[in-house]
Amino acid sequence: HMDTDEPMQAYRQSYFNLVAMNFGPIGKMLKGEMEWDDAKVKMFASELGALGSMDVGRAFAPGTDKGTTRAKPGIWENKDDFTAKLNDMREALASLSTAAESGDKKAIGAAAGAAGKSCKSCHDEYKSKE
Ligand code: ASC
Repeated sequence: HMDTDEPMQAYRQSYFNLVAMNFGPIGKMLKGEMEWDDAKVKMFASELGALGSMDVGRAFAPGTDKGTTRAKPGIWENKDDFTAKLNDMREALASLSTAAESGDKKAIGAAAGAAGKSCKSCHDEYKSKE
């Protein structure tokens, strides 16, 4: 939707969709809900590492709290805390990417757990349920 009048909202939703689409299958493989595939884990984790390198905080620019968004006002009221939580996620994605390169399933599980926690702690506080 490049013709949207809500470019930052669409931008960050696209970003988090990419995070979820790459993280979801790793979680399912770790839980045994999907067949383990080393090559796929490496590919998804490598993409998560790339996503973690992006400064997604810029997509929460002032004035983008309106419109098609589940982002709560607290994001703009507690910008430092929100940015710290975003950066926790970015670091967790970098660690997951490193763990996947090692091929060590235990390390991948631990890193994925930490990454999932970083998603959840931000959602609990800053993402509306509907
Ligand atoms: C996911 C996803 C999230 C996180 C979160 C982890 O796969 O879409 O938002 O993991 O559920 O607790």
